[in-house]
Amino acid sequence: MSQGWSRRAFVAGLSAAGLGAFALRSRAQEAPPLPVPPLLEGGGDRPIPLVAQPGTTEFFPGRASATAGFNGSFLGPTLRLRSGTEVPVRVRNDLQEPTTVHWHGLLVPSAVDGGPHNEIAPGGTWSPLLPVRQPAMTGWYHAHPHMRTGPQVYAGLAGMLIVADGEEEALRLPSRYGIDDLPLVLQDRAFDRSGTLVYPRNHMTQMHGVHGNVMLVNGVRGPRARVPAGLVRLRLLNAANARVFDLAFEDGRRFHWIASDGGLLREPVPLESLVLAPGQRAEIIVDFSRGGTAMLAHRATSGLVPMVSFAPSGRDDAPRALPDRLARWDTPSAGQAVRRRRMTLTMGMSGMGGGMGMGGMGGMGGMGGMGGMGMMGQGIDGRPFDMARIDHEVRLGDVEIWQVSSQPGMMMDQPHPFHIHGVHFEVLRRDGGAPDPLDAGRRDTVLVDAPVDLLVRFTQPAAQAPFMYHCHILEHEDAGMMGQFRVA
Ligand SMILES: [Cu+2]
Repeated sequence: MSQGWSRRAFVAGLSAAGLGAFALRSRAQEAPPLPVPPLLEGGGDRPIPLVAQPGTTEFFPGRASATAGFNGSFLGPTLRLRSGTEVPVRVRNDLQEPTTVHWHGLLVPSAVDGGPHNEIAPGGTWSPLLPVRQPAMTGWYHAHPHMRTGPQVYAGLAGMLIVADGEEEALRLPSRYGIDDLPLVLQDRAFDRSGTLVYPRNHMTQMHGVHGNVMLVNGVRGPRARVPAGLVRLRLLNAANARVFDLAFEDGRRFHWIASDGGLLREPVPLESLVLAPGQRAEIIVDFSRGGTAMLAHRATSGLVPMVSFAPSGRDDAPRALPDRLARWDTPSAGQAVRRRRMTLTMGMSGMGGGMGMGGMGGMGGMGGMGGMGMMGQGIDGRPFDMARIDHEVRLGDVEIWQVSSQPGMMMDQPHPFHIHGVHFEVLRRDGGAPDPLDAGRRDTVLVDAPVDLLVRFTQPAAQAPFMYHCHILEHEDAGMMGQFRVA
């Protein structure tokens, strides 16, 4: 049992008694209903239409904030793609600045991956054809433009993306979208005293990323979801710029974790809390059959912060039991790895040169306001991201071990969520020992709060445009904690 274990997870069996100590006022009566993003299904010849557009959103009554969204003013529809199909998408950029749309978790070639090289100019359109060939999973899509990912995602340019397949459907898990299969886009946002959304840029946010004092679920504060009194699937997405969510129910109830970033686990894992780093997803099954309102909360150091409540009603006509086994897949053996690569996530504090550039403190001002941000020397292996530099060349089809750590020293206490485009990987080792239980499954994002060894299989080509690997604290990414690799 590593140190990371006790810090990161309370698995079933460990006491959740501490949760009861935080008496939470039920906000059920005043809570707005949980908005469920519209579902856009891929299929056929008609492209899925997405428009990245500016808008205004009232997070607090009467207080309009400048935001952005896909096909709306904040966030976007849920896309559902079927494995085994080719899905045309048409993205139009109605913003005043360039953007891209990255399909986070989708295993597609770099030419359609939506990284910084797939830029869409203001007024322009991008029409990728997405070959969907992977197991069912919960992913997401979000803006990923060069040095502007933080402010654009913060403004609202993100949505959920679901891959469906027959194997998952055969398990008869709760899957009625918006009824017993709920998308939950988790974010925190900062507001000024008037209730207007702000994107704070200062020394602290450059160091630690932008954290907010208000929790949003599907774009609203403290919503309440009506759910059937039975088993309900929650698709949890950490779409925050920097916050690591530590999620648990207020009453300490146990739930079952069934899927990580890359799809279903091999079997359901009983948990009482779950840590979700920026970029990561988890699917859980919660039993609401005993009725009564339940509250999902973030466990902050100061106590429980309510996120979303659930009001069960009616009689359950959904499946009652969870299958014992979920998914099978072949893990390559570590012996198949043909190469080891070491990567160190570096901050500017210890002898990087370049020192501590104090950038502008500009607010969001619509979607602008980042100009003149000084580099803090954030990078990988001591170098900041360079769009014109390929950091690694990988052979298509190879299996490799990537050893990722962060620079020891003053900033070691800052965990970095490390994301690799175009692959799923498994965590082989953490902190020199066995992986954390929460590392289980096929992943595309892993929290590096200790050195990790990742077993990576490269199945997608990136011959022209490279794939990215980067910290998913978006302000770290924008400041240069990102690299590129080609796969050919
Ligand atoms: Cu980072």
